[in-house]
Amino acid sequence: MHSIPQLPLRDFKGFYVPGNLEELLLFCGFLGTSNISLDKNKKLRPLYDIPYMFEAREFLRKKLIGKKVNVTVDYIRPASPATETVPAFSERTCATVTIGGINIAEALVSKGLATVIRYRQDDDQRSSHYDELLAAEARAIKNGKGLHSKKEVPIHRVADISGDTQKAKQFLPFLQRAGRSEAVVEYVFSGSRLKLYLPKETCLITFLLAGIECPRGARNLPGLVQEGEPFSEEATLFTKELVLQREVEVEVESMDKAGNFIGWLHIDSANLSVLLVEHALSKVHFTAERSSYYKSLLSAEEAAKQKKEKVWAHYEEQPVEEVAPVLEEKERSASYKPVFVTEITDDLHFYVQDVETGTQLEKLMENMRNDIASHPPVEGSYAPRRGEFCIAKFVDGEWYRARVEKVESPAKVHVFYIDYGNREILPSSRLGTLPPAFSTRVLPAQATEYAFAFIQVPQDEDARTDAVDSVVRDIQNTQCLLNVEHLSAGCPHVTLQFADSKGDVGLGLVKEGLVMVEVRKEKQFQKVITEYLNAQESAKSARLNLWRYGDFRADDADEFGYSR
Ligand SMILES: *[C@@H]1O[C@H](CO)[C@@H](O)[C@H](O)[C@H]1NC(C)=O
Ligand SMILES: CC(=O)N[C@H]1CO[C@H](CO)[C@@H](O)[C@@H]1O
Repeated sequence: MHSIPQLPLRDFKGFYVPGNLEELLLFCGFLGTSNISLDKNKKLRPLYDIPYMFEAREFLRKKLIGKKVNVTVDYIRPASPATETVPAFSERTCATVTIGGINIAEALVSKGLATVIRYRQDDDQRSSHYDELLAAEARAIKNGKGLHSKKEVPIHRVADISGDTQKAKQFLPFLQRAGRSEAVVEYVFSGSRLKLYLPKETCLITFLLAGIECPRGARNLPGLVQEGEPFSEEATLFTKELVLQREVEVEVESMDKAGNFIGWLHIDSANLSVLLVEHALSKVHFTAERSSYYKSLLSAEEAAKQKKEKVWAHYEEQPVEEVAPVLEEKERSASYKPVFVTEITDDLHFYVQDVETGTQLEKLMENMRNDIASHPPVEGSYAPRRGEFCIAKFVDGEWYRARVEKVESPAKVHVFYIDYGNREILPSSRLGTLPPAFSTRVLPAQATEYAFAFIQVPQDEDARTDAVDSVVRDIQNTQCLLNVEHLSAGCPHVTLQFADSKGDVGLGLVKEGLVMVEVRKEKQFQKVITEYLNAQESAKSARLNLWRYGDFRADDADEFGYSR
């Protein structure tokens, strides 16, 4: 059930209380006595569900956190193996803890927040103040304190919002409006990821620090073993030492897909994001740009870089020459020709027809349809073969030139409409032989495939769909202007302009935060790349689409470690 970590016993007479009071409770031997068995299947939150545990914790937390105490080790309880009713215990150091002359165990017992372990007469494995503890307990019973009270047990109805995206969504506007909210840090998962209890709202949330990139910790989940990034442990320790079990204030700004809140955490008058950057345990994340803490973050980062410690150990200042572009500008050739966009694919390529040959295609189609009308294909007479040109009857009931791409069965023939760029799966009954008078020797296939230059198509499927939808809305079945920029693998990469406004379509996607810029090194592209990068910066600071989450490297909802 519980394991006892090695405690930092630096000096018996005056050391700092370990940050985690659960550890302290174990240390003092309080938790080991609870005879509550934990049902693994039920989501029991001992702190809130075990009667008076929360009160006991709060008493200790408020009295002791961050304070110096005196510790006298009374005895070491050896490890014991698990039995049917009692879980295994590792070795436990049992001690009397005092502060300002007050025995904390005695104070807890006298408030009815703990009971005394009974020993056999001859057992010397007991508190050095055993008799005082018994007396305190007798008083607590007499006065009906805490556990001994006849009153109803205080109940803590705590809404656990962590990892519940639906609830988190409902709660977000409320927290955003609240400005600074009080919180107690219940658990530290990593340097930038915490579990918080909000006493006013009586809820538990998972909270990610905004504005920073904190080294990721190691992960060991089924199907995912990932080594931690350097300094992730240090960052976790730093955050633990500073905020675990402390009262803090948080400003929630947003939330991520998994229902974790993102924002700023203040302890005393310091801002934890800034502190982590100051101590070279995190880097500034670009999404900090719009926040009022950006300046503090940047100056903290600058100072940390100069010291070249931890995450900046390998930091090299950029030579100034490299920053100032000394590029003679070779002209990029721009000769835009009018095209008609007929099809956008799921991977953000698109097909266009050349407007100049548009009338030729129209004429060919008209003649071909007249020809087919006078000699309609006999249904079932056509046997499709892969790679062959044919005619296909589209959903609009008209015939188009097509090419067979794959024959799964007579009912499932994959065709590509060669003049439009769309694909369809049809039964062979809707296909026919292409009359030679309308072959590609008479007029070549009119749809040509292109890709957008200077942008990266998002890997994430949802993000890619957003970008494709936007392009379909903007340019499908419209006339645009096209300029070939470079011939990369696959198909030519181009820029497209809207015919009326002459606005650049790809640049528009970058501005909307729907795609990222692909930086190219060729001199002739530097001017246009700069323009694209500027658009990307503005999308980032406005947190549009791809950039809407604070730190999108943040982990998903794996709450490993919390319930131990
Ligand atoms: C610890 O004990 C010493 C000596 O008895 C005392 O002077 C000091 O105040 C104690 N410290 C605390 C934090 O109780
Ligand atoms: C507004 C605010 O609380 N800013 C603080 C953020 O943290 C840094 C580093 O501790 C402080 O210097 C700022 O005052």
